[in-house]
Amino acid sequence: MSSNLTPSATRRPALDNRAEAANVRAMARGRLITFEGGEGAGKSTQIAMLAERLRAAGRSIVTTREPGGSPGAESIRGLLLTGEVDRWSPFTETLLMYAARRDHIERVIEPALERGEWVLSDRFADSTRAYQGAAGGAPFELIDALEAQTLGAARPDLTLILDLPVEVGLARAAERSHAEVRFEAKGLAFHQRLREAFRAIAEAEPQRCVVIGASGSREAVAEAIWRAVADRLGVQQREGA
Ligand code: ATM
Repeated sequence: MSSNLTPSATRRPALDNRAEAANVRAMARGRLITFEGGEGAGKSTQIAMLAERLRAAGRSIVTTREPGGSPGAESIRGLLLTGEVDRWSPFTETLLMYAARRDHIERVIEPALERGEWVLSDRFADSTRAYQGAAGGAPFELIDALEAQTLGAARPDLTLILDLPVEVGLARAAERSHAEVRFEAKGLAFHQRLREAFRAIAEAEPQRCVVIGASGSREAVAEAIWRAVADRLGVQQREGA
């Protein structure tokens, strides 16, 4: 009787099991991990570090960013992030963000997920809720409607919100020399509303979001991120990696 309870897979040769596992992996849809937060939180460094660790754990990784990530969306990024602070209203920004996002989803994110790859995106839909909605005052009805019509199946499996005091983030961002300063120039009160908005999103969706304190060393932040990814998405580091 007890032999009937032995899982049949444990009696098969190891090679069969490995081939089967590889097949299941090849067919499975990938995962979408988004990084969110205010300025100067170190998202791009952390994305590069997580990508390396996930590759070592055997995952195929695509790293990308918003606004941008596809040629068309990168052109829209140029319109959004340069020029006068009041070049666009928050309403118009929302429409441009969603035009860019749809192109990015159609051409980069969705094909990668279908191939079974894991996509790490530097910002995604929560940024529109926080920047244009909560901090900018664009109507949430507009954002809800665009989300419902535009995202399709591209919903984040995990969102890591990198959190740090606004003054620290803006000071770090000011050290970088680049032309994309439209949002950095929006002032302290705007960035304070942003921080609160991201925290509120995390509180409203704790099953999807993890807030990561980003004030520590990059190694400490990377470790907290890895723990969140391992816990939530069940990744295990390969021995020796
Ligand atoms: P990064 O600086 O993280 O690359 O993001 C570009 C800017 O785009 C960022 N502000 N700054 N500086 C936030 C802004 N942004 C929005 O306002 N709404 C969005 O939906 C996205 C994706 C980005």
